[in-house]
Amino acid sequence: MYLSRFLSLHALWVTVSSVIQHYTSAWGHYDVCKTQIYTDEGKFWDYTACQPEAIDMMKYVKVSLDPPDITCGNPPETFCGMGNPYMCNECDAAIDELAHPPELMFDAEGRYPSTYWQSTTWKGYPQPLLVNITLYWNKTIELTDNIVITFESGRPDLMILEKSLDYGRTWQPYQYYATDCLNAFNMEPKTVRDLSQQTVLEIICTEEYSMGYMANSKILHFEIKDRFAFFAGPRLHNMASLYGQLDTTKNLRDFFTVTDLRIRLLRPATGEIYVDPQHLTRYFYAISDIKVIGRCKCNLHATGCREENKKLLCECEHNTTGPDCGKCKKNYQGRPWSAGSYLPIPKGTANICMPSISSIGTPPKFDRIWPNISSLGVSNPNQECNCSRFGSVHDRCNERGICECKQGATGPKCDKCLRGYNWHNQGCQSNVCDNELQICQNGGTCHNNVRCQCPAAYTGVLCEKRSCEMDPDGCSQSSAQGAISLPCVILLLPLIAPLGLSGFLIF
Ligand SMILES: [Ca+2]
Repeated sequence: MYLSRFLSLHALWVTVSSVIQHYTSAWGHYDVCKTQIYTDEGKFWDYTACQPEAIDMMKYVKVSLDPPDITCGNPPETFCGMGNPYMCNECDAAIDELAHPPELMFDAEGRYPSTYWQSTTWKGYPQPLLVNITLYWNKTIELTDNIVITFESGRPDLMILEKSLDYGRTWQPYQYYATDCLNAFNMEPKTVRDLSQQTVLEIICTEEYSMGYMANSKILHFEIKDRFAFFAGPRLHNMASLYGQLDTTKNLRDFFTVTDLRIRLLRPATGEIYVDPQHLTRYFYAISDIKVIGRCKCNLHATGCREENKKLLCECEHNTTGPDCGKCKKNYQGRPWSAGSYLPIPKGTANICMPSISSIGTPPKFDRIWPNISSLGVSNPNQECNCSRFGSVHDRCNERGICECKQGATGPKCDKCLRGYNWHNQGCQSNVCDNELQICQNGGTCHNNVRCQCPAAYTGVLCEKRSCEMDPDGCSQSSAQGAISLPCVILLLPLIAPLGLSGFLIF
């Protein structure tokens, strides 16, 4: 009896194992950078593309608020409930129980009542109550799940989520949030479900998370997974398809990559009523939690990321180095650095840095087992190969005549281009724009896949920026195009006028 039970358990385990194996290989988790292979010729390393696992990035976040003195409690002040203006409480930075410092946006939640950061109240009305919350990591990270912001107050009437890819030097909008997108930002309201594979990079304005004040609607999303689903299917079961697209489309990859995020709070929740100047203590921002899940960007050359001197660094493999494994180590400059590739699924291609010609005779000691040259796909330097001069890394091929392609090139001879690339004089170049994935925005048109021709009011590679942002004065002096930077009061005229309450705006 024991034997039969053991056998059935064993059969179950074999089945589960094979399912797990199948599941893992179909996904391509890229959780190993190299494996030791034993053959008759000896042992050598088999290198594969690899990436760190996704983690809670809020453990490593740094935050700055602008204006810096916008947190409530210094001096102490009274704030009141949106539903009942006579139900009031005190914010006092000097008393722990009554203080609401920024770190309460990142502490462990699940307790009741929630802990939260809170701004001063809108006592400066009708001047807009503007707050920028900048989250930064000093490290490039790839987002893998929705950004979720939980408001303890009502969700703001107007907000922009922005991202930076260059440590806060330049910013691009990620998503606009408004109770009325057309009036506030001159944009048609959309939800992420209105997008498609072809328009996934479009920056939208959504009204989904700003529908007036409701006690139980505290959460606001930036939808990463819904965007992944356009490639990987609704349950993200086909990650291979997503990885393939990420590999061949730089703009798509960059879309999910950030160094910083900025939450621009432009107008607090006011409920379905007008701003009541007699009870300005009801209007403020309060955030109890922000979730950002992602992984260190290591260019598919590392499975680990560690904090050193309060900075995240990839633990680089494949003879690469740098915070993002973005260059070859000294003595490994035998060919130009290249990011690893997700392709072919599920193991990808490591694109390891090769030893410099001058150092081949003296490999560094830490690499105890020297890679067998055949494992690198470059087996026969003397074979006559016909590799494309522009598409291949060199004129050598493996025993099957397959050449090693530069980024963007494909085919046995590297004379074709992957999706998202086009052949130009010097080989495959990444499309700046096309009609599938890198869509010119704001009415721009794509010319020969190399540039977007933008309307006068817009600029940027995909016409994604307003031209006035390049002016020394910014957009503060511009007209309707600069709606985002205009004083909110003017912005809100169309919102409030229908309520017959525009008299409040005469000041
Ligand atoms: Ca909290």
